[in-house]
Amino acid sequence: GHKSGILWMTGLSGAGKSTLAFALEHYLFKKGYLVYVLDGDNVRHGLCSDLGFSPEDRVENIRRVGQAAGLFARAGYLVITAFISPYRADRDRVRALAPEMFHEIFVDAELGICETRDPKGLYKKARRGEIEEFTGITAPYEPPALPELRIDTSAQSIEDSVAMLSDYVLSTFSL
Ligand code: GGZ
Repeated sequence: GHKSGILWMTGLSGAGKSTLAFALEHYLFKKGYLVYVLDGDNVRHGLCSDLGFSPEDRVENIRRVGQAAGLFARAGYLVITAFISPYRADRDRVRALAPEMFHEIFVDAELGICETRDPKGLYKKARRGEIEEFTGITAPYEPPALPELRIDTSAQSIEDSVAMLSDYVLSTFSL
């Protein structure tokens, strides 16, 4: 068995949050974990489909995701969330809901690297002014001061990052 909880990934667009979240989910699922990923693709189209990327909407997005993650965790799941969650105060508010369950993972990569990856061409659009308030370009990102774990995806492979995460989970969530 395993403890339930929230692995809260935060970082820039293109830092690798969703990639790592789904790779970790796959690994843990094979080990028999009750694990579920919340990310923009399953939340911003439904639960948060009324929200955009203004500061107020991001605050509300993270509030709802935090509540949803808390429900999953209380149901026994290890929840992995993959949202930019750019504001420190918003992440701290989620932490305060369930401090013993909340694990903040800083998925760190230099902006220049994220911009080079640009999997969806969004940085290019942001630079051209076609997307407003884009995190890292025209909207802020506040890095965590004391994350439980920092993963440097500019310096290491996806495999090494997943290994760090799985080591962390096995040592932290085992009963
Ligand atoms: C940042 C944006 C924006 C703006 C659309 N700023 O790399 P992606 O595409 O797949 O992930 C990004 C995603 C961010 O949504 P979150 O819910 O994680 O944001 S937050 O936590 O700040 O509420 C990006 C895309 O949406 N996207 N417009 N202006 N990212």
